[in-house]
Amino acid sequence: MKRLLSGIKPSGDLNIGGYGGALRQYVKLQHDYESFFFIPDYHAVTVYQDPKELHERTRDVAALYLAAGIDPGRSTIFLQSQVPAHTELGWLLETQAHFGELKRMTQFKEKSEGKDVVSSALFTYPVLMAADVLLYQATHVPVGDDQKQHLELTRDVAERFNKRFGLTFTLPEPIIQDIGSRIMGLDDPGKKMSKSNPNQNSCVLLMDSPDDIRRKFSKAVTDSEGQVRHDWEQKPAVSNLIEIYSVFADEEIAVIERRYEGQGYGVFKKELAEVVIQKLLPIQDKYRQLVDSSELDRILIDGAKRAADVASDTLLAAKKAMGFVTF
Ligand code: AQP
Repeated sequence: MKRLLSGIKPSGDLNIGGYGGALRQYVKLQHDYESFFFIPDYHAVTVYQDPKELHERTRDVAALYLAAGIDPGRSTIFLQSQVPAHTELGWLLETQAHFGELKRMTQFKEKSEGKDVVSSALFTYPVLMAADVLLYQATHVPVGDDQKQHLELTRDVAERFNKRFGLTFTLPEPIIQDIGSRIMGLDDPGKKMSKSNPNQNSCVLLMDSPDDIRRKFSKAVTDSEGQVRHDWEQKPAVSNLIEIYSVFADEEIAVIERRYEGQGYGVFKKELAEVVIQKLLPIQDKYRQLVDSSELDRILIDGAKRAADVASDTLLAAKKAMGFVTF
């Protein structure tokens, strides 16, 4: 049986990067895998989150999962903090992860750079991510480009555990899509579009109004060549916009290049904004219906129960394998 786990942190308002790199894929993959889509709220607090905002954003992400098309009848949707096995296995796996390998994680280096103080949770969070995945014996994990290294760590820790204590965990494979696996900021194609970027113009939010979307794309950086051509080396900003178009219109890059040949960036950016707006409007409508509904609560409560059933079996197996007294 192929089983999948993935999630999006409620660390900021969801943007089209998370949609292209994760959510859109979840909606497709749920038909081919037994899927667990969680909201890693414990990961979000590795950097400070305002409590009220964390609360609201956690519901937002859950509502957006559903609004984008994740079917709770088919997939399990739950909050990480509602399934205590995650932190418990996280601790057990910390005994197997090496300080040196955590120090090599590029995301930690990036997120701690220039900061006087960083939480120790930011340092160890890749181990909690390993626990998230291994608890469900996931065979596959859809990840954006930047999470590849964390999944490799997950495999290393699982392999080490299995060798030392006997076969307990399935080694997961990454699923990385070609287009949309790394959507870059609209203001700087050298930086990933990120929830935590304070520059409002760097990203289009899933809940942005049509006018804001139009304005943000019209301001997006391009280059002086004036040709809608996909070439990451020479034309990263335009290539990024073409990829966003491709993700939202579900069209091949070559088709988009042909359509805008000789038309310059003005027309292309205008139409790109409309393509994104058309995709987001129905998602925004559904989100509004769901976000404060008791239906959302019911789905999350039910999801946590279903998740805990699977997770507790793996946790028990891991504890027994390590020699803990269990009853
Ligand atoms: N810009 C992006 N392009 C493609 N994929 C992306 N993902 C996030 N941003 C992009 C993918 O979405 C999944 C969930 O990510 P996450 O929210 O859990 O973590 P993140 O990658 O750290 O997201 P952010 O937006 O950069 O959050 P902050 O700023 O809070 O750290 C992952 O598979 C991710 O690759």
